[in-house]
Amino acid sequence: YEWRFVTEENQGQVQYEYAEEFAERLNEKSDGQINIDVYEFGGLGSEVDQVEQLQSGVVEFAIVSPGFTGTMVEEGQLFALQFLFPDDVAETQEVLETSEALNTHLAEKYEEHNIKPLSFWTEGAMQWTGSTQLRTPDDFQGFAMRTQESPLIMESYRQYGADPTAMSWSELYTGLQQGTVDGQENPIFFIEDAGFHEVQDHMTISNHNNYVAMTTVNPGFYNDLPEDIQAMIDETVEEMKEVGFELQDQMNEELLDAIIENEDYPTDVYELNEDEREQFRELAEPMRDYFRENGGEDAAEILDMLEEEIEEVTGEEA
Ligand code: 6CS
Repeated sequence: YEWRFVTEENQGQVQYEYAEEFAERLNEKSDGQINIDVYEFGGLGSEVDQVEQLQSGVVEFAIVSPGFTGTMVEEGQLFALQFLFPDDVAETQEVLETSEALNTHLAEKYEEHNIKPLSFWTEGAMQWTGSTQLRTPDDFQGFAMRTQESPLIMESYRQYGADPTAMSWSELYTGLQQGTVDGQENPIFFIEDAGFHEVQDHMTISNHNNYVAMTTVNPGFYNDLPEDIQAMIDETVEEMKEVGFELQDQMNEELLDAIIENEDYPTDVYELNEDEREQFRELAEPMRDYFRENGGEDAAEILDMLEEEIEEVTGEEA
């Protein structure tokens, strides 16, 4: 077997390292029968182009961020809801692994569009960077925020008073440098590795959301595989849950230090206190009903179910 696996990230970044490890494990399990070529971001187009390649079967596997499929699988926009998933990244990972709302119900929504999610996993808590400081909703007034292209992500930033622009990350460094946009959100490892801190003066530890990625496969391709090969893939996906978690955990921690200690590009790093987070939480909360009404026909059902599942993991109201 010769397959292709496309990621939205580059060598050294979480998605790419995940895919390489995934490929290696399958190669070993199959005694060399399965050979997977892993592609860095950009070679096959934008994030949105890559989703189309998966759907058409040009690539067999892809890591997809739901933020790039929001106009197609509207229910997948629930990952844009800030302050919904547990603040604790390990608890978020537990929800992602065990949730029926996601792994059964939402997965079906993706399958209707020829995308089969095998796993939902986190790349870590998201933080804000800005050319100006971001501590209160006031700081977002008129702020040109770069986001992925889901309408719900953009609407969430409009609630804060910002002026969001959707953009591929391939254009983001230049966009920030030239001031086309004032800021962006991402996990720490990605901010450092993509060098956004070089062209931003401020980083806010906001933990306003967790970055979620999906390991996906073309369903027609997968369904036609012999059962023993499918079983090998499934087993590898299971193993990768822990590997992916460790990858992001280590990189997010190490690269926070790298940003703080970088003397060539000093960054003002500020952690929001609970009162400050509360102000954002209050503005983010109504987005849940907005999602229930505008997030596709199953949005309300999926979110209700997910909120209960989150409560079971955290023991607190979601
Ligand atoms: O900001 C983005 O769009 C990119 N961020 C991450 C963490 N992965 C890929 C994605 O395209």
